[in-house]
Amino acid sequence: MVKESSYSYEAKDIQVLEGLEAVRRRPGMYVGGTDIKALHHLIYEVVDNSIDEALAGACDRIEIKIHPDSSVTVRDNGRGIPVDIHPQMKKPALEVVMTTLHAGGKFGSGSYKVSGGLHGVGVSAVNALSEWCEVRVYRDGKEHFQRYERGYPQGPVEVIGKAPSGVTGTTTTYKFDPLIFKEDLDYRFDTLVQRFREMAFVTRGVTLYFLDERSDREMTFHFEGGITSFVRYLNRNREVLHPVVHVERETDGITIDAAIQYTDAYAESVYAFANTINTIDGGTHLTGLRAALTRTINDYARRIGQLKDADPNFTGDDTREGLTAIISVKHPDPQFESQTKVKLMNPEVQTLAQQVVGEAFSTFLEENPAAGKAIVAKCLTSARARDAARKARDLVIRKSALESLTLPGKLADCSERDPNKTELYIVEGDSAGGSAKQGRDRHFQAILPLRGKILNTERARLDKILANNEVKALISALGTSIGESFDLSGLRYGRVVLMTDADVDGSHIRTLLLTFFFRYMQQLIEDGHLYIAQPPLYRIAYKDKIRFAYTEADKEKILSELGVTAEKASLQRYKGLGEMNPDQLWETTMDPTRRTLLLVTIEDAAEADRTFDMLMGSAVPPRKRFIQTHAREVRNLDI
Ligand code: 0RA
Repeated sequence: MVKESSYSYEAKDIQVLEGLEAVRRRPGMYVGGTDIKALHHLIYEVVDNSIDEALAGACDRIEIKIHPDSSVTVRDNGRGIPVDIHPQMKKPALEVVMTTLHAGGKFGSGSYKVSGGLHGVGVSAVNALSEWCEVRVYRDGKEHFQRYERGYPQGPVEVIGKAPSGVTGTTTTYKFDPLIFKEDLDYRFDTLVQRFREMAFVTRGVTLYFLDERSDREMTFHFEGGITSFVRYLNRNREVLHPVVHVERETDGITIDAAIQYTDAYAESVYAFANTINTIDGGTHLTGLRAALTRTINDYARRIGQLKDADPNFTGDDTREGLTAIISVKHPDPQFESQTKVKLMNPEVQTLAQQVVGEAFSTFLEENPAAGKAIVAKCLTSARARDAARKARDLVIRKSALESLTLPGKLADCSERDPNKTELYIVEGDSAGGSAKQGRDRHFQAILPLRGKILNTERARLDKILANNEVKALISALGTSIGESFDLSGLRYGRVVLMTDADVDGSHIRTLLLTFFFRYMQQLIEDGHLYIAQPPLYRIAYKDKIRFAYTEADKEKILSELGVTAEKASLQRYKGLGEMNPDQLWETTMDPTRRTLLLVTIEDAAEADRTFDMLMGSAVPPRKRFIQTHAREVRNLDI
């Protein structure tokens, strides 16, 4: 029973709290670690619960606020977490939810589907990892309140006032525990915005309001059109071949929601969601969608005589080019491959997705012959281009196999042969390449200069880029081959470091290289071999001291440490790597004891891949706008 004045723990409570201690001891098991990703996971976990309430049709507004002290408030206008006494636990359901691992909403009335199945851990894990957490529930005309510190209730669930007339909902405020999340971590506005936008798209009709009080930025997301709006948004800079095809159908409690639109672009932009989670590794829903499109287009192309009996079928790759699509599944019992790798495994979803999408798309083709013809023509072009590219690529691969003993002439190799010890710096431009060659430790550091201009072919298919001599040099220097014949055991350098200028061209080239690695050498990224060098922005000289600043904040800090103003110190802003002499480049960017390297994650590369379309795509105005708006903050453009 809840006591009025004192608050004591009984045996069952102790057990519960031991569960939360386990979360604190091993955060990796519950939120995937203690890094920024895990920190963002906390917000998602709380917002997911409100999204569930929206999916249940009981809530249409969710507000998320990051306060100046980095505490976070998530408020929804749902029914409010129940506060009645849980029959087994003998305490309010609210307290059970907040303090019991995996206690979803499967209590009280109703068959509430809970996001415990989505991100998997429940809000109690967030509570455990918070320095403090306060929940307010507006229900039955009352405001209920409970506070926790590091998961421990600081008092009973109490009624502290009246709920304003007609108001129901749940408000959670928590401050992540700096004892767990160390190293000056803080939420990233852009990352969160991206996620909230996705959540709003796949939860049609809900309004997500996001305010970041640290920087006074706010965003509101509300998409009446759901994922159809999402596809229109993704294609906003592309030439589309037809209106968005949309289908939504529920079968046995599983809802398949899909939106499809072909464009004249080369790339595929397909996103798959399961219970609003972006399943970046795809899964059965995505496989079902792709299979449906390939089969439907093949059938249709044969029926209208565009594919003759002797012609082979379009492959999945052929029907994927220029495809923008979203598939969003709502499933009462989603099975994921693992906690972190987001991949949907339910086999029945593949059959269902293929059936639902197949029927809808085939009807669309029948009823819209002009669109149908345009799509088939697009696939024919892709098939031919792919054939030509395959031949070119085979040649590259065969040649690079032949040339594996003759490394590219521009490569300044190192003497060490053990790939666990070696590093390859891919450097933009000949002058920076020269400095890097002189500045490096030639025992274990190899340098490959790439000329940016050549790589910088706009509108280039990545296939074409493969035939480029600079890229061929890169492929043979790495020794792994590419695409399907990629073989990590051939890798000649354990660390591959991209070192480009901190300007627009530099970030452009970095995006291109990341896209290249993402599409053709994904395993290299997955296994943690790809890095981005962090050259300094400023050289600060004052009296006999020389210091380097890597960010604007760094600069201010150093100036104040030196006790000098920017005017008095001699301040040099590096526009390019070429401006640094070899010693400086070594000291600031290449010396393993002093440098910072950013490890590229697969999400970074996927993001670059998306940016790549925008940078390289055929629509010119948006590209200009993108570069202009980012030109002043190029250091953030990279990934
Ligand atoms: C269980 C049952 C009911 C609502 C909720 C949980 C609920 C949970 C959260 C978490 C964040 N916001 C939430 N809003 C609601 C339904 C209870 C009823 O039938 O009234």
